[in-house]
Amino acid sequence: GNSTTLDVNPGTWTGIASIQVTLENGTWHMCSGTLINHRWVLTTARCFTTAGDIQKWKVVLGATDLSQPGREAQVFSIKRIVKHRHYDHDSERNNIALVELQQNVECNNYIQLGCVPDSSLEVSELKTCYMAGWRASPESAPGPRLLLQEAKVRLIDVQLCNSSRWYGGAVHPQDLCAGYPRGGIDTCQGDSGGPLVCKDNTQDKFWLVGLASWGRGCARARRPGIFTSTQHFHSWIRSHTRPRRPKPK
Ligand code: 4AZ
Repeated sequence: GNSTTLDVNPGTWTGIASIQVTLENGTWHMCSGTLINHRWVLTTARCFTTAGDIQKWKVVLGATDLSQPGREAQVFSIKRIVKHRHYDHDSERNNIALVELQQNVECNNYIQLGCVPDSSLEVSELKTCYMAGWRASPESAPGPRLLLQEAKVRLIDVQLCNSSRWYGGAVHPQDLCAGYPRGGIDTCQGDSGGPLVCKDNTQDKFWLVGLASWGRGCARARRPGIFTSTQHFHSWIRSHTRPRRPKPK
């Protein structure tokens, strides 16, 4: 990797998904997502701004190196994409979407489920956070990285993040800011939808707290990465992924 992010060892980011589309000129990684149950991947709505029919999209689970996915990697077709009804492309408000897979996913050493916190978790108190994606800072780096990258980041208070010399009010209450005040480590193009995970220092368990959403440039000072807060959308996620009851006779 480069100086600011680390190559990921296989089996450490077990929920991460590469969401890919096939065009005339090949198959491309478009954004990331996280497997949250046996049928559903959580990502950002912005991932699907490039139109194209659903058969052209697929989800790769269990991979770290997209240039050599290996036997751990499994490819799934998509049955349905549920974008948030109030997603706003200009402000990136409600930048969240669910992807229903055609088949059930079986967990193994390389593929496991991420957990979305409900309102009872104090997300702002989680001190140890990491993000991951197939492309990371610096802004000038050419082309997407095919090797999954990870970086340790800190949650930044949204009020500070929204102050006049930072984002000046553009950050939504449903967003999280993560990175460093001086920049240097950040999400960048291609990381959209990817996981921000955090844990309490007293526990080993990581929570899926954010989805890489937007930012001004990459790794700039006072312009940290903005993530959709999954906690805020917990009941939206539940209502759309709950198995439908059979119709009463
Ligand atoms: C992107 O296009 C993207 N540094 C994601 C995050 C950021 C910039 C771009 C924020 O996926």
